[in-house]
Amino acid sequence: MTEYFKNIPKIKYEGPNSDNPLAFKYYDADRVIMGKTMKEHLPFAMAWWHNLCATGADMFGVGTADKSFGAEEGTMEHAKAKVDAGFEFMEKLGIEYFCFHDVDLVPEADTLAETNARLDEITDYIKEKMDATGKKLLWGTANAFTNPRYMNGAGSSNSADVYCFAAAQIKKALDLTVKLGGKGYVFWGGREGYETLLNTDMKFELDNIAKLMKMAVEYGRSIGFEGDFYIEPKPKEPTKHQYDFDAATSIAFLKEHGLDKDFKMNIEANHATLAGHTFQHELRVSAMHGMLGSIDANQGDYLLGWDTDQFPFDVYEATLCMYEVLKAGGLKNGGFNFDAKNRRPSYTFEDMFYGFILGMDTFALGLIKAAEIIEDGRIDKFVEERYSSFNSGIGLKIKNGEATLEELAEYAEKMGAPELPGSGRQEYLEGIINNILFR
Ligand code: XLS
Ligand code: CA
Ligand code: CA
Repeated sequence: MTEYFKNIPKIKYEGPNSDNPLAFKYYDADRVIMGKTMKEHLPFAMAWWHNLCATGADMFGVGTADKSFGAEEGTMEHAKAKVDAGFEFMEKLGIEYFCFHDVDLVPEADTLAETNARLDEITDYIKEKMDATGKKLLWGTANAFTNPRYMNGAGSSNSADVYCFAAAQIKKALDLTVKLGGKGYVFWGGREGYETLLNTDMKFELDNIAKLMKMAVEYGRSIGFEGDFYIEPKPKEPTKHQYDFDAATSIAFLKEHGLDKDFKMNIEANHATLAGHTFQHELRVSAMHGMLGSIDANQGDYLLGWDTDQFPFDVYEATLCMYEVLKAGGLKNGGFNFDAKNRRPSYTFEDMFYGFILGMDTFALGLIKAAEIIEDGRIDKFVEERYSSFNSGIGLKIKNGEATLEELAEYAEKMGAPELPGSGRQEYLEGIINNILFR
């Protein structure tokens, strides 16, 4: 078997004082934190598209990274070489999961039948590798945004024929997800949005997307898919407005269409910030609805308004993410998918490993620090006390939904002016975070 990443050893934990660039400084798979190992807390996944397919091409230049893996691009040999390289990569990093779009796996053919035959062949090959190595599928999805047929969307397309084509792709991607034992199935609404309302029947498009999702749920359950369906919210890019703008919008949509029992959120950090939210906000919104499903672990650039999909480096963000995840009791079927790509000038194989080492260490640090914040208790105690006026008397009646507006008005009249509600103590709380992060 060809070894693709020849100069890269198996990446081991060496601790924070190591200066070996090919070692983990914080990710120590077997270290136990709050009763579970790091590996259990952090089911990391490799995104097939970025890691094995993307070469760094952008609007202004061609790719800089060679992802041919010794085979001619656009052939089944290349598809298989990517599988071999991907499994070697996961093995060397100790990553257990991967995620894919249908067309990341094989080149799309002229007919659906031929594309599907190629997908059958490659997933037979992937399955063999999975059985031999114990690697698992976190989630699968269909790419219904790259091909020109999807210029007006897939579920939101004005063309019924395009809608059917998307349905066929989704059906096949669900078959493959089940075949490979995937724990999730993602709908990222690639081009489900609009460029101008002048040509758009928004209500019609949204209803059609819901219908497609309902059909997907019915079909998925009928073939034995027991995992979670996910919506991955994103506010813009590629369309000017994407219907799954953020978690709150997506959850309202799911509830409106009776899809909320089968779907959860797949929250991507970069998409959160594009929506004008923090990553933590999107996680909190999802968690408070019991819909925090999975995470696309990356980060954007705060100075840029687009989706840069960088490897996560921001330990503050990762800490607050892990705080939300721990508070929510962990991710049930989900994981931490590095939907991240190296910067264009970081074009070597070593850079691929540095990216994942950075991301895994960032989240490991985030986990360690989030657990310390929870065990420290000062933040949680402050929040609890902040709402303590609702623990007794009139506050408790409000909390229990037993108060009337007249009763509250009468109470207020007797009370006179209320006292100020108490300091928010933001700076004190931020100081605690710094203290825990850097002590
Ligand atoms: C694009 C999305 C996409 C989804 C899967 O911005 O992040 O890659 O994760 O379709
Ligand atoms: Ca993503
Ligand atoms: Ca993204």
